[in-house]
Amino acid sequence: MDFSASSTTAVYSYHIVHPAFAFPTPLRATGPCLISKKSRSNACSYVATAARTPPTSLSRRALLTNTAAIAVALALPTSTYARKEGDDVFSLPELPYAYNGLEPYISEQIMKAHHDAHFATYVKKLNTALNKLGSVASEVKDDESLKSLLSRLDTISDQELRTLLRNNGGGYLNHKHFFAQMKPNAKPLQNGPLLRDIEAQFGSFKNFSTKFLATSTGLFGSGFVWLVKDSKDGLLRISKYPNQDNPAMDSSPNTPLLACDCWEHSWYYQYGPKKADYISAWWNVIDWQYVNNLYSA
Ligand code: MN3
Repeated sequence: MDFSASSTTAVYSYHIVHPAFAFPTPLRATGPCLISKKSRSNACSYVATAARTPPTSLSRRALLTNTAAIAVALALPTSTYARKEGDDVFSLPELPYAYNGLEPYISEQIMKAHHDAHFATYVKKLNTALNKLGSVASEVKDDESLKSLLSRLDTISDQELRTLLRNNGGGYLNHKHFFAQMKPNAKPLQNGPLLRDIEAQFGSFKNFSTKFLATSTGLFGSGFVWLVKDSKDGLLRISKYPNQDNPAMDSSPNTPLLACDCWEHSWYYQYGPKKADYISAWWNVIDWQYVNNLYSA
């Protein structure tokens, strides 16, 4: 899938290692979106080679079969290999509106790359990580049990696996929320308990949005800025989360309400280095009714 043609590419490719010891890694970003500051168009293009197509099912199956056979031969606990490809728990949620539905604020080009390549990659890698976890992951059946696992990542001794789960479990939850909380023709927040408490805590909605913008533009590197409801005192908090960390990983998990994706893949195609312009534009596509309902739940 080639979304555009310009000087900047982020290439995704499959890496299959020796089947005797490896599980298939379905999709690997060889690097983040590589931004060329010399790009005349301020555009960033992606080449996602076979981004939605797993390695041939035959080769994946063969790898799994080989791995299972080796496990038996070595008399390893079969629970370690309890999950198979067909057991994948998570799938890529459909975008609940058209790719161009958020224009002019977020372009169709960004939405296609962000949803179909980036989000899809997190989902694939999350399933891969859970398959590797075996029996420990058997309890992960839905978003809530995933959040529970992410709240106690320190109990997973395998550091590489822990990092995979952190990045891709968080990436899955962050992006599921991110795309669901937006909609075409969104209206400002005009009433309800969220507006009431924003005004009580921040003085005005304008003050709140100014603080959210400042926090987002002040986030160094890649990550998310979340509005959460603090689990300890019930207050609203605007907090930075590095990389793909998610409120489920908070020491006392906070309730996620609103997520701003501050990775460059969210805006660079359209806004170049003008991150503040992206965040100001994004403000126009927030489904505040959705956010308010989360807050009221
Ligand atoms: Mn993203």
